[in-house]
Amino acid sequence: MAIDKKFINQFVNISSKAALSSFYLVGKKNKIAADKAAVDSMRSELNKLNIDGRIVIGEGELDKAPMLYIGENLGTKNGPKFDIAVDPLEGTNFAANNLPGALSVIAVSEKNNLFAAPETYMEKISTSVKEKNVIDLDYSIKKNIFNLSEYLNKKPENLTACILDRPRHKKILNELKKLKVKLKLITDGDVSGALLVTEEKYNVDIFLGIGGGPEGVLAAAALDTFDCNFQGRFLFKTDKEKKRATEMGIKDLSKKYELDEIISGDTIFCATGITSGDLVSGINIDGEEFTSETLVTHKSSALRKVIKLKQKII
Ligand code: VTB
Repeated sequence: MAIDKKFINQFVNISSKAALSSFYLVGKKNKIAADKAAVDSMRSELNKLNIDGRIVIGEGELDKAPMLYIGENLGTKNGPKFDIAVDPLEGTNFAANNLPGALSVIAVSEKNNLFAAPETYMEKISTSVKEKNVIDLDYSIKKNIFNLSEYLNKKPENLTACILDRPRHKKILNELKKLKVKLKLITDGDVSGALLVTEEKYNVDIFLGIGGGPEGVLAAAALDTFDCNFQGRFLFKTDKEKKRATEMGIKDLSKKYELDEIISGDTIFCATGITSGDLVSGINIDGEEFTSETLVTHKSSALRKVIKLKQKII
């Protein structure tokens, strides 16, 4: 069954309103407040929808943010059963410091089609290459780069890799430098980092490295509609994290997940800009109106576009 097209605008509206709520706190050096504003807006707007929704990915414990609780039921219950993944403010530092790239993100699937990811780190790899055995999380950096170079018919020095700028990536970064691959280092926001492989205009050929697990699932929802590839493997540091994952139903803690194991069936994905970034422009307020830009995908109707919306502030 497909998700009815009528929901597209409703979810665009939800991420747009959450983005607006957070926008008022941009540059206020308060990550928690900016996040809370987006969370509160999303929760109250989702509750108005005629859906029987369930949060499968909420705000992560990873950054100790206020949550839309995992398992929380939302909506009037008078409608289809949806699984919902949210990151009401992706890039809390961006919003707090008035930097580019803060987004408000929501992904929706039919019930039981969206992976309930634990709030741990995830090793990720994503490219536009759909074929199996070209790019793989289990291959060395060198093998992946050589394969990608051959597949795209681009020399390694003409390939660009996007990766979070973190000390934990020192080894990968050294490998990439040795191979003369161009780097696009991001300080935060790896949902949008992963999505830079979706279109040539972003000039990113591969996204890799370790970031948040929930962010990986959110990116996968959009990558699926763009017909790109994604693989992820959760990383657990503490026994507490492992226990939590087991309770959430993960049997093999070191499993490598393919895209279709993370997301299946129909989906709607919306990412609205709070501050302007690579994917979309940020919120713009003009008197009593605001303009938002949302990257939206709907799998069954092959919709992938940026929707610009001007509406009254209420
Ligand atoms: C990423 C990124 C987020 O956390 O998931 C990252 O997408 C991973 O965690 O925007 P570390 O900061 O601990 O490396 C964020 O940067 C913040 O939630």
